[in-house]
Amino acid sequence: PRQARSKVGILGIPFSKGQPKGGAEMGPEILRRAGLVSRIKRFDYQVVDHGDIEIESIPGDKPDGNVKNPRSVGRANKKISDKVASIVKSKELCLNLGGDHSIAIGSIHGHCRAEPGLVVVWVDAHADINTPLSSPSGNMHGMPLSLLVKELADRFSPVEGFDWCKPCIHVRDIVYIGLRDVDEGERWIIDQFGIPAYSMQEIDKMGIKEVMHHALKNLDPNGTRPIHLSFDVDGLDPTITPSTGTPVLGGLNIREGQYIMEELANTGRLSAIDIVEVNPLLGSEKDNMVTAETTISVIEKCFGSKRGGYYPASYVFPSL
Ligand code: Z70
Ligand code: MN
Ligand code: MN
Ligand code: MN
Repeated sequence: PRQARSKVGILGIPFSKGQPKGGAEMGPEILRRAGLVSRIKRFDYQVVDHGDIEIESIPGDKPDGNVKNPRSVGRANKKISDKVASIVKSKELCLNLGGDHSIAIGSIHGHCRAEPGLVVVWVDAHADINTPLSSPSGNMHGMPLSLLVKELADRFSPVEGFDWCKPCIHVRDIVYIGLRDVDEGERWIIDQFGIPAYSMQEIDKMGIKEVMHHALKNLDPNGTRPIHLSFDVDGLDPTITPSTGTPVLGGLNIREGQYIMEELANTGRLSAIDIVEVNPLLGSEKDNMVTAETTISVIEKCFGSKRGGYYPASYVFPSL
């Protein structure tokens, strides 16, 4: 089996043009300020902080049909793809701090360039697989997966700003966990292509342990492929991640969130992670603290933080 990565590369992506609300670009800052980097350094990883990616603004970015800010989202994601590809190629576990969920276009695209056989675990209240034609909003954070999957390429015209972006995964390389707000077109795609989708109802019915077992088996029966985790904090219940753009009642609780991450860490196959949709402008000071603390307590489980306790490989027990 493949060896778990021993280095983490942290990349801030202060981008929010994939949706209309300002503030998601402050996600990296709020997570860093809450101590994310030092929390990860406690584990057996060498941590490399790549800082924040610089986002260029594109004035007069007119909609392309239904799609809002296409050139801004396209340009930012080209840069993200290049950066993520280089981080993954240097054998770091790439931790991307968004930003809204449109950044997953570049992060998965870049990850694919380094690891063409990857699978995607999408933890979210939303399915984010609307095409430019099926999207009810025109917001690109609801579309990232449709631009990445080969099977949907003939369902819409190329989007302005995305000539660099060729689909790199199949629909069956995706599994969903935590869904509870899915548009008609998205449900059609899930049914049409048989995407394994564990909504909150399946989690209630099966329990998170069965869900994770089946999700991972379904995605990769042999358990050999690299994993891209795309984690939208609105997958968690809004009582524990209130500072986010589209809170939806009835989400994952903290222990389900932690369990998902522990099981992914146990595979030893995580090679990139997105943490997206933290928006400190949509919550009070208290909300932001709760959101950051919840998010970090979940993220650190990806790096071997164990609820049952832990000591690093270098630990020496104090003796006489
Ligand atoms: C809707 C759309 C979405 C996040 C909202 C919503 C998508 N399906 N994603 N909030 N994080 O506009 O396509
Ligand atoms: Mn999302
Ligand atoms: Mn969401
Ligand atoms: Mn079973």
